[in-house]
Amino acid sequence: MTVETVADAAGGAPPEPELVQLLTPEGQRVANDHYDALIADITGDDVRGMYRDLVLARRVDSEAVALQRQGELGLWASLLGQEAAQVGSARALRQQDHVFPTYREHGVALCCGVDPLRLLALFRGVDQGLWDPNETRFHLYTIVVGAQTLHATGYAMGVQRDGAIGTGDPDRDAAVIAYFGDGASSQGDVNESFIWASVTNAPVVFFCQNNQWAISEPLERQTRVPLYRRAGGFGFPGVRVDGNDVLACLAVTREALQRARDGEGPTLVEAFTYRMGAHTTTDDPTRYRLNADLEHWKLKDPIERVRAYMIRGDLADQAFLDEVEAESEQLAVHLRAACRELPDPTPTSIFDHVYVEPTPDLVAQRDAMTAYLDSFAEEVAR
Ligand SMILES: Cc1ncc(C[n+]2csc(CCOP(=O)(O)OP(=O)(O)O)c2C)c(N)n1
Ligand SMILES: [Mg+2]
Repeated sequence: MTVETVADAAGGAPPEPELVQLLTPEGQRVANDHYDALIADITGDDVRGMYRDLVLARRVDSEAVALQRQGELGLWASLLGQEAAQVGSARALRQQDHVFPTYREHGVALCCGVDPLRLLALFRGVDQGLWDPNETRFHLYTIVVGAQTLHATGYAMGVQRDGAIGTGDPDRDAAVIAYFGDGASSQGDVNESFIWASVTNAPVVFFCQNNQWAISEPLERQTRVPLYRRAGGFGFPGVRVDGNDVLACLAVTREALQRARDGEGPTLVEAFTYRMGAHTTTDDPTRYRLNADLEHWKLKDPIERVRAYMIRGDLADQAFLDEVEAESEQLAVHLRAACRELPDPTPTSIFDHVYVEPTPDLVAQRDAMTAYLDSFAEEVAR
C-alpha cells in the first residue's frame, strides 16, 4: 500500500472509492490476494470467536439502551451497526498495543477484556471509568470529540522514543490505535494529530468509523472527498474498508498496525459503516434522516453476514448459534442485575480523583462541602 496507489487516487480518480471487502452482505467470501494473505492464519475457531464477540457486543449495547430507558443509566451511546468495525479492528491488536477510544467503542472494550459493567458504571455516573488502561490497553472514554487522537499520537511518539518499534521482535514492537468518527475528522485536534503523526512517523493507526452521521450532521457536511483520501494530503496512506465486514476490518487493521510496529508510520483507515441507532439515547434520528436509509443498511448487517458465511462454509451449526445466544442472554441477565447494584458514590468522592496530591484549594472546597452536608444531619437531629 503506498500513498500513490491507495490514498491519492485523485489522478485517475475512480468513480467510487475503493472499498476493501472480503465478505459480501450475503456472506460470500470475496477473493483478494493482498488482504487474503493478511488473514491466511484465521481458522474456523477464530471466525466463530469473532461471531461470538459481535453478538455479545450487540447484546451489551441493547441491554444498555434498555437500562437507560428504565432510568438506570444517565445516557448511552449505541454501537448498533458498528460491531464489525470494532471487533475486526480490535482482533488485530497485540498484547502490547494501546487503544484510545471515543465514547462508542464498547465492542473494542469487550475485546480488550474491559468488564462491560465498568462501561455501564460510567454511563450510570457512579464512577469516572474504573478500568485500568495499563492492564487492558484500553484507555478511558473521551467525550471531547477528536481529543483522543492527540493523546494517541503523543503516546505513539513515546512508544517510538522507547525504541519499541522496528526491532522485529513481535512481542516488543508496539502500535497505537485511535478511534474517531466522521464528524471528528473536521476537528482541529484530529488534523493536528495527523500532522504530528506524519512528520514524526509515529506508530499510530487512525481508525475512523465513518457512520455517516455526526449527531444530525450528515457526512456531506464534513467533506467533499472520501475521508480516506485526506491522508494523502498529510503524507501517509489511507484505505477505505467495508466497516460492516469483520474479516476485511481485521485484515486492513492488521496491515496498518504492522506498518506502525515496523516503523513505517501512520495509516488512516476509514471504516465505511452506518450508525443504525440514535446518536445517543437523548437523540431522535427520525427528525433528520429517512427510514429508507436505515432499511437499506439493515441488509448489510455485520452479524448476519458472518452467520451466513459460517453456515455456507459449514463452520457452524445450530447448536453453536444457540450456545452463543444462551451466553449473550446470561450476560444480559447478569448486567441488568449488577448494574442496579452498583454502589452510589459519596458526594465528596468527586474531590478524590482531581489530582494525585490534593491541593489546599481542593481540600478547602471538600471541607466546605462536608460541613454543608453535615448541616443537614444536625438539622434532622434538632
Ligand atoms: C469538541 C466537541 N465538540 C462538540 C461536541 C458535541 N458532540 C458530541 S458527539 C458529536 C458528534 C460526533 O460525531 P462523529 O465524530 O461522527 O462520531 P459518532 O458520534 O458518529 O460516533 C458532537 C458534535 C463534543 N463532545 N466535543
Ligand atoms: Mg459519525
